[in-house]
Amino acid sequence: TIDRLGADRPAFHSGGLPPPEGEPHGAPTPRRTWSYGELRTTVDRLAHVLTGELGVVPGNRVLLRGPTSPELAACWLAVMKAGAVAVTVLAAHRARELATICRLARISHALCDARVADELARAEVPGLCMRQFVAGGAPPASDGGTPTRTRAQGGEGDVLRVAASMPDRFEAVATAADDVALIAFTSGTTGRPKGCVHFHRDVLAVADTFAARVLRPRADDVFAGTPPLGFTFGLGGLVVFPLRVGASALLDQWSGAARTLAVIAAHRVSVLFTAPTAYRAMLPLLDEPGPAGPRDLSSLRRCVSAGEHLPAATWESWYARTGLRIIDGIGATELLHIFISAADEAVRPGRTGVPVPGYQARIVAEDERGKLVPVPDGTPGLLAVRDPVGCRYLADERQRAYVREGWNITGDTYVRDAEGYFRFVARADDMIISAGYNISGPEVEEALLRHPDVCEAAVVGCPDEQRGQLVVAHVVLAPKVEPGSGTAERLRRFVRGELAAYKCPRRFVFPTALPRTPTGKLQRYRLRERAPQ
Ligand code: 3SK
Repeated sequence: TIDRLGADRPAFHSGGLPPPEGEPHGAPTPRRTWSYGELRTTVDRLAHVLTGELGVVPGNRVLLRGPTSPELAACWLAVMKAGAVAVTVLAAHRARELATICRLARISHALCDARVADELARAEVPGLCMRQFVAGGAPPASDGGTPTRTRAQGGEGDVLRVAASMPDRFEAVATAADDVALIAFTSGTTGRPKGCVHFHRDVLAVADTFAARVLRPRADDVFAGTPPLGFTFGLGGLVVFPLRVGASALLDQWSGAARTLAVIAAHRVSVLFTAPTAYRAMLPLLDEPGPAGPRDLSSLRRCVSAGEHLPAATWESWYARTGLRIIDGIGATELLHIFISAADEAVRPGRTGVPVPGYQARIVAEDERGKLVPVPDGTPGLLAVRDPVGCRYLADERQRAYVREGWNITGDTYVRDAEGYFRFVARADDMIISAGYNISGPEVEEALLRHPDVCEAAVVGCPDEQRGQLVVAHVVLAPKVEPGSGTAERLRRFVRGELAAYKCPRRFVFPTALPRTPTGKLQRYRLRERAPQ
């Protein structure tokens, strides 16, 4: 990009975020832009620190953790250049989850945003070489800037400051297309995290298929969105896709529909990545003026939705209000990014789309011998996908269920229509999909069961207009514990200490017993039918 378009082009922006709702008179956060030249220098210097002082060798697994920021993206690129394996996790993950991921992925090193370093230190990962970075300063110049002091333990100073004294060019370690580039974690249905291994060629493949053929970004685009970089939806959409075409991206973290609208206007965002929930939440605000006058979406030309099914009504309302056709897509951590989608005139609201050029997809069912056979158009069945990216779980027996007869079985029930379009029917498993996050009911149950007031727990999703599904916990309390809002609040606080906040139940129901089959199996479907009050 630098050779073709020049080093001065903007690569990453951060800051310039309007104040949170409720603080209309607050000042926007300071705005910064990193040019491609500054990004390259920072990445190369970090790669020197990794391979020098930190002793990273090709193949080492490096945990990367922090809220979305240019510094986090620079760390990811440095790990790639050093020939190591990036293991991106959510800033929201708690110590217990981090400890499991570090053990499974055999993490040797970690680069962690100082704001969330305490939690990683609490995970007490044996032998971990951890360094912090301080996000939010100017792009690190040759003197490295002045890092903010933090309370975080387990790291030494600011790795970006150390990097400032390094040579500003690093020759990328010669990796092969089939060398592992990253391991992305997903919780799966059982709550046991699974690492999905992806090669260097996979990272390029998603940019050259979904992005190049469906999204079709331009070098003058400004990307922004809500998915974190620890989710491959965000990593692709906010780092890989813009950099592949020399565009720029806003790498910052915010929440709330009003702020998303303000961010679009303030940064002249042209490509937006977010979930259906977020599009729905923005819709009513489009009629109201924002704190700084009418909502300005004039810069926006591409809106991508994934993470959960996009209902036709949401698509239609967004189109009616903005004139923009949302690009819906289905992706998976196992397949790195989106593999069925459609854009522009090819969109059919309520249907996800057609296989992204380069991918094959079909609907299958098991025959009487357990073999997968294609079903006729119009018949629901299991979605099966293949090429160019496939699922490779890290040493996990669940690989056998996901990849069958050369096809990736995503766990979604779909129908293909006569026009060749794929329509979502349901998740074939017990995942709860809430606000674009995949949440495993059993994982939340396990956390609840660690509380002394809980006898039994079943966590299911119930339909919700805003979030797609709401996480609802059905909890049988220990004797003498009174149900009520105080108990619900206590349990909610407890789960927040154990798991990422997005997995925390929004509602609690306190039955005296859970429905079970005669053999003792929990009947989840009966709980799903019982909408909580
Ligand atoms: O899990 C998903 O829903 C997803 C969607 C788009 C891109 C990547 C992923 C993991």
